[in-house]
Amino acid sequence: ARAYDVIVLGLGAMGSAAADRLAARGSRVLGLERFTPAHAHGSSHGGSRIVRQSYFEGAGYVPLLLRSYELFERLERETGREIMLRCGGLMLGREDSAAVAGSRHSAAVWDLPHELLDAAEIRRRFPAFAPGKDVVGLYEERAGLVRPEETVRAQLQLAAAAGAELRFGEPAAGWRALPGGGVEVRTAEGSYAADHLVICPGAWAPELLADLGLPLRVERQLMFWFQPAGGVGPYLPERHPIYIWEDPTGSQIYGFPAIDGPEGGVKGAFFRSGAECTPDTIDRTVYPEEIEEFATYLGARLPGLPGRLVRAATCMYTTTPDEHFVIAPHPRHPAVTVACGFSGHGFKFAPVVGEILADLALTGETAHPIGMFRPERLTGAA
Ligand code: PYC
Repeated sequence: ARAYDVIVLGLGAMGSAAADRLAARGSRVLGLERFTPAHAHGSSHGGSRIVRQSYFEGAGYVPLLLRSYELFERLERETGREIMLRCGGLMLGREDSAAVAGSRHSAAVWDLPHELLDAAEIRRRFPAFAPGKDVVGLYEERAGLVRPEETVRAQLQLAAAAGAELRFGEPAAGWRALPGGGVEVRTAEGSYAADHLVICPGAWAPELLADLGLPLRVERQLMFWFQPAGGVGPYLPERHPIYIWEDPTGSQIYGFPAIDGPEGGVKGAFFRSGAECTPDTIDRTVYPEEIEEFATYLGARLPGLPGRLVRAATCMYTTTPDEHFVIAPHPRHPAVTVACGFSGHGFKFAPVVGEILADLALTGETAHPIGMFRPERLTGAA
């Protein structure tokens, strides 16, 4: 028998979740990660990620979100870590914007609690925002944020406690499906065999899943933390929600309440504006003109916010043309399962993606609705 039932390649958000769920089901798991636990070189850092349920990207995501919320709560219970903060969320834009109309649609289809606020009501309840009179907001009490690094650490902790062997600082040089069944992964340290391989490559997908021919675009994204001149008081989570704000051109920004103490600043960013890059070529410098551009845009919408810049950071999105994920058995290798192309909105699904990957690796199928994540929709293959 092989030493491992399942190898999980990549221990970021999705891979750590898969390692956790597989180990919990009694699999002998080997996890391989090129960097350290909860590192800042990929797509799962920066202290906060939005969670929300009235999902404008599609009503088909809602059942996955409901399960993900349950699993985030389980992670908190089982590790004692603080992961989730339900501070509420506002989707802002014109009534016909994707952010507002799409969220309303999902809320209606799934009967999710929400409120529709006009501009005057937004200003009254959330005075940090200065919407023009044609802006409306869908407010969702259940929305909020999760802490990505804590999530990854919690998932790794549970995986290790359930017996997974987790190896860090060990990039995969390649993998192959073995002719007689099973898989092999090569690293600089050696080669490992298992019955099954789960590949969660993040921005390394074009390299590790080149054989799939997916039209993926890896993008450099920026995150900013500003210290408001008047202090963080009005931005504390008791009175300030997470938000996504769409302008009439379709461009979106997003932001969070102040969760990092009095001097930690308030985080915000453009959603999906990044230049194409690779993990090797990404420029990690954030330039003054990029800070200025975001501060000006933000100041027109949350006028008290862009005071002093506390910090700026880069991260990567791996985006598919339709911005839906890829989660599926490998089309040509039944012993391989793949998860990639999370397109900047995947983190909130990490725990349920782990559950799906464990289902697929162990049984070849899942009861979760993942039809819209088939890779064939992007490659045209049958
Ligand atoms: O998925 O809510 C989201 C999100 C906002 C900004 C980046 N992702």
